[in-house]
Amino acid sequence: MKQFTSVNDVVDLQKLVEEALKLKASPFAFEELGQRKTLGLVFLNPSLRTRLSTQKAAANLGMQVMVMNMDKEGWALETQDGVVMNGSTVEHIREAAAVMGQYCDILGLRSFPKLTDREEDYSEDLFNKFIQFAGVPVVSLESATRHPLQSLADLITIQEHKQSPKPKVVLSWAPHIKALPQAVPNSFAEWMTRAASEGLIDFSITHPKGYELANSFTGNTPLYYNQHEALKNADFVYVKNWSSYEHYGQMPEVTENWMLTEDRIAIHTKVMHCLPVRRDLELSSSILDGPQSLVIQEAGNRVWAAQSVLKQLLENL
Ligand code: AN0
Ligand code: CP
Repeated sequence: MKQFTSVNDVVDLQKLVEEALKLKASPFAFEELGQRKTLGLVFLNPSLRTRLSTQKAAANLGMQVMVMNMDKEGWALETQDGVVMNGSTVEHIREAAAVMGQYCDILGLRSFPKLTDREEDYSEDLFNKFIQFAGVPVVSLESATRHPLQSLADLITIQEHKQSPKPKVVLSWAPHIKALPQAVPNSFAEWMTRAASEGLIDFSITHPKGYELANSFTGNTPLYYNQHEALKNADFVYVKNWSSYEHYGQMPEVTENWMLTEDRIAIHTKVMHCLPVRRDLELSSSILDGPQSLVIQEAGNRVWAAQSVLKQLLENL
């Protein structure tokens, strides 16, 4: 593995999941591998899980970690080329990324979409420039359109908790008061489509009209506008809000209540969410506090997702 920005960087999906579960059983088995190597984690947006789980994963591999909260502590970053920097931006991403590449053997970047210009967000221009100028392997800590470390942790969690050889997994849209990125559901769809193509799961999506994700992420995944129908016999339901792709960054009106409550799922259905979650808006607190929720185990698995990816990158340095 030379970089990690999407499922396409993964050669053998099942092997990566197995590797993550082996690391979970034996966290320090490779504590020599990252000795004298430095990981830089660059955040342009807030984070709890991604920051701490990746830091812990790197520490388990013996790496040094530096965290840069660019949005709060760094110079205001210019990302456009060909502009005279006589405004509020102080440093260009060309220099900033190249300099961080001098200090680090691997870099991670988190950069949310602006949700105003779809073409700009979906071109991943900022992310690609960072990769281009950093000159070292880059791990996505969530880009404008994807969150692969989250999706890997999700797949690990499904593999761990499945009760049948080919569980039914459903991505279910949830309400929110803010327009959120499509990165988490895009990535989840992309990873689950790959897992489905390898016969590991059955995958379907349910959301209200107007919230269709880009076809490049969903492929031929069955889509239901009726949540009740979609959730029948589900083994795992993955709850997440996202804003519209078609009416980009908008929140088309939804008249029905899409919040997942206990009465909407079977007793054996397990519930997942990437977190942070707004209680009783996206997901009922009775589910979150009950035995069907996997959200804490799922967040815990972020460590093993990050560690399996960092291990593969270190082996390729
Ligand atoms: C972000 C999102 O939906 O992409 C990060 C999730 C990991 N969530 C919020 O902004 C609440
Ligand atoms: N799920 C997730 O990525 O959480 P953070 O935004 O807190 O990192």
